[in-house]
Amino acid sequence: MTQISDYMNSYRATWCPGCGNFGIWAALRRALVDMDLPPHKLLCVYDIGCSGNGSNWFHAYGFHSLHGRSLPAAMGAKLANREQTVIAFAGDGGGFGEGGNHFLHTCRTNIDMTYVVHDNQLYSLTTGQASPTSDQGMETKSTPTGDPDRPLRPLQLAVSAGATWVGRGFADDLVGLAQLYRQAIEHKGFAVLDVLQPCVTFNHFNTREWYAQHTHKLTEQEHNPADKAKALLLAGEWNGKIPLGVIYREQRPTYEDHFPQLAGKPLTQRVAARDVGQLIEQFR
Ligand SMILES: Cc1ncc(C[n+]2csc(CCOP(=O)(O)OP(=O)(O)O)c2C)c(N)n1
Ligand code: SF4
Repeated sequence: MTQISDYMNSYRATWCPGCGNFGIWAALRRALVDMDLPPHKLLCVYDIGCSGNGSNWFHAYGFHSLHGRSLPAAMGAKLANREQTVIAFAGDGGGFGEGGNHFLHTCRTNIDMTYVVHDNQLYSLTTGQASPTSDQGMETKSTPTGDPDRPLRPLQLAVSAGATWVGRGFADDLVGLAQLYRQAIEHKGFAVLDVLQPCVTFNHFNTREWYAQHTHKLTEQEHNPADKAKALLLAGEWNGKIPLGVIYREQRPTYEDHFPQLAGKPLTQRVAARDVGQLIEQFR
């Protein structure tokens, strides 16, 4: 049986005391243990940012990519080894700013992997500039008189661009977040999980108390995740009633399903894969 300690190494997290990232990673470990998924079956692909620093103290296969580029790196790895569980991580800056284009187009593919965004509404590693999800009017280092731009609603983009599992969690709700991780990882297709993450050092508006007061959990009676029109509305709700839970879910063929070349053994296990020339011949 997989244990929580299997996912730990000897390094200690350097996030600021009280950072929401602690909850995000604790809930992930809980979900992986509940799924009995051992570390060697998991690849985590990290972005640059406070979120990405988790690469140093999480014991699983890992790749620390460039800023905004965790999705294409994760997609390449998944295609090379379909049997590996792949999770890509990013902050809201890298995920929806620098990596916004990758985000939209990965949603379209419906590749079978999970995208977790640590959404603290700021570029935090670089000390608190406005990000694509910062609230309009928010005073930050880069917008000292208030951010003039309207925030993106990333989950609306995810639903409309074609992601087949879309949800939102809160870093302090460890039990609820672990359940969402499990559903996202077990979903066959591209799953987008936006996690509201208090940044105690730079975001003095969206504090953990603010998130606790302004979120509510969706119930089954309230919302059927197959209802796309309602999902689009819920994904856009913010002021006063940010919904947490599964917002949208559908089943449709994955990216991998469209390629008969990928059926059978994963590319990493094919003998010819060691010789790139032979591998290219197989695809002619
Ligand atoms: C292409 C590129 N643009 C900008 C940077 C500088 N940079 C590194 S981390 C970072 C902020 C990261 O913010 P976010 O992605 O929201 O993650 P967080 O630190 O908040 O977890 C920036 C702007 C970079 N490394 N590469
Ligand atoms: S700067 Fe913010 S996001 Fe980064 S470790 Fe500190 S509290 Fe966490």
